[in-house]
Amino acid sequence: MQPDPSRGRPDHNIAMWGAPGSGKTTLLAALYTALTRSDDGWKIVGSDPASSDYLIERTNDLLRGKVFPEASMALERYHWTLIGPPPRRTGFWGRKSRQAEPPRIGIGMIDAPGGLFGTGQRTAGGPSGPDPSEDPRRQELLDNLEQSRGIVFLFDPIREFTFGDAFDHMYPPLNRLAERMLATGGFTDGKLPHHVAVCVTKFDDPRVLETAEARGLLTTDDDDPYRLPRVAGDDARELFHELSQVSATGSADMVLKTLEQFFHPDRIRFFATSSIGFYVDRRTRCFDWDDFQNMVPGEADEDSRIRGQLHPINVVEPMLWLGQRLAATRPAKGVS
Ligand SMILES: Nc1nc2c(ncn2[C@@H]2O[C@H](COP(=O)(O)OP(=O)(O)O)[C@@H](O)[C@H]2O)c(=O)[nH]1
Ligand SMILES: [Mg+2]
Repeated sequence: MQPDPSRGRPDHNIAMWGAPGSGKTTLLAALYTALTRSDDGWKIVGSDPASSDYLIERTNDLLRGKVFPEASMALERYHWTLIGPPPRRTGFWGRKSRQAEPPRIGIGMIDAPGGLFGTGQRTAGGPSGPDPSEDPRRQELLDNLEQSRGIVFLFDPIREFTFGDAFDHMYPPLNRLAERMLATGGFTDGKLPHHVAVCVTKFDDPRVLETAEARGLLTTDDDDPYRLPRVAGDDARELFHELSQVSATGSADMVLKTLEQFFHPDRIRFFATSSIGFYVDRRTRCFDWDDFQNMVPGEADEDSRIRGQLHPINVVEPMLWLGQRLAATRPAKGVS
């Protein structure tokens, strides 16, 4: 991606990472709605026609069609710019400062089919079949992780109850990434240089919400007219920890430990995220503990539908946090 000459600072690559079905594509699809609903003046604009089309189509599917995105088979690349509100900075005598431009965060994002994060072991074809770790898409995904300095890492607690394979989708690419960065000198102080926004997804699911409630982790935002429950700041790490205790295979606690082993703990932040949010009755306009499910499950994941309006929770925040942290650090070697 080209640096933005008008701002004199480079754009940032943010990579999405998560098991299949963990909610990566839905999170991207909810970004526009999340920004528009959040009222803090940020907007998202496509940086090329394909990226704009994608935003428009996915937003429309979620808002009008009430359907989740189809599982992606291809490696999709998007370039967007997040444009912030004009700064209120004023010059001497209260005159508007001429340099006051809205902040911009360029995002280059790859949305990959989840299977690519897996172990890459040979299955079809036996030992003589093609080696999946040589899959060019897998290589491109690793290139992307290597060049990104921001990662949105999705942990899906529902999938973890059922399959318990989050660790299997994390450890192989992390190891390959570490191997590459060790070879290129990117492993300078014993940790990888990335900032990582860890999103515990599907926070709207009753099992997740009730876990947060039972641990006393819920709060509400005074500015939120619907009074939707949220998990604030550092409590999201505890929610992750709590949910990882009920993993089907017991390996989820390894995810947390591995993250903190490979990345600087002060560059990791946790978010309790829901792309669709909770159902809110249009008349009462208030969260109701007796009727909050916004997801209407189908036979298969992809047949599920969205019941009411979208109220994304912690969809924008991980992106803005990454963007702001990355803007404050010098561009890393090798980032194009
Ligand atoms: N309850 C709930 N389910 C979600 C949410 N986002 C996604 N899902 C479900 O998870 C499935 C997979 O999501 P998707 O975004 O395609 O995952 P990806 O494979 O990581 O891109 C969807 O079809 C939905 O059934 C969410 O915010 N809440
Ligand atoms: Mg997807």
